[in-house]
Amino acid sequence: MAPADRADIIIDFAAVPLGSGVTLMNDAAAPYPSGGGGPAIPEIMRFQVTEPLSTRDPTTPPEQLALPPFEPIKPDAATKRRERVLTETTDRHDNPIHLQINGRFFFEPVDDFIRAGATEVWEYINTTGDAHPIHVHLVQFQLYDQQRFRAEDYARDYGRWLATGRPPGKKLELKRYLVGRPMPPAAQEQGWRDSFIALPQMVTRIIATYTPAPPIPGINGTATTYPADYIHHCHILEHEDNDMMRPWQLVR
Ligand SMILES: [Cu+2]
Repeated sequence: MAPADRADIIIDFAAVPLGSGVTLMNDAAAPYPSGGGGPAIPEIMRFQVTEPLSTRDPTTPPEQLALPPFEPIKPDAATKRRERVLTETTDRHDNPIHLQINGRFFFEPVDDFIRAGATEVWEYINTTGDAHPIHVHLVQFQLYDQQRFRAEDYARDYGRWLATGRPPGKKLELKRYLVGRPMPPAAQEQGWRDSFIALPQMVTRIIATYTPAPPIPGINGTATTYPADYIHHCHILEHEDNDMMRPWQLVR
């Protein structure tokens, strides 16, 4: 799990003797998944088992859960594709200076205009060595697929393209860098999401319908006014603040 991920889990303490403790441990490499960098924070949460069960346990065993049906969103000919290139810039000592989406800083003008009601596939092209938990505001989305690509070649060519002023005729063709076939999302990544983990050296595609937010009495009592501003960003604090976060606009 990454920052902004949530999971509903059921813990069965029935076999734990009264008076003993259980510690929830983190054994993920940091930075995830390759390790070798950040601090290890192994201890997450401590449970003291001190009380006998006072009532009947109403929990449903996972294998007996009746989950709601899941309908994958299907792209069609009208579905627009947008590329989101994740890059990291380092200093001469290889320390990260900033991270970006499409080579832009957060305060640069918005350049993504999404039509209200449109279904789009966003392709996160992760050229960095880190896994980024990406959060998109407004919508719930689904993981569409994941595909390996030649990340080092792409990062080098993309850097050159940026350095020469983004000539439209020389924009990188992602398909020339893709490796192998797209893979369907893993079982735990299926379903409706508002964040997902963009793994390193991987293109991760998400699909969503950009429906305006319904009015909620007491919170946003009026219908959406256009253009409406939202963002998408990495949820690792040091990344979103430096500058892996970009605005996008919902338009009529
Ligand atoms: Cu990140």
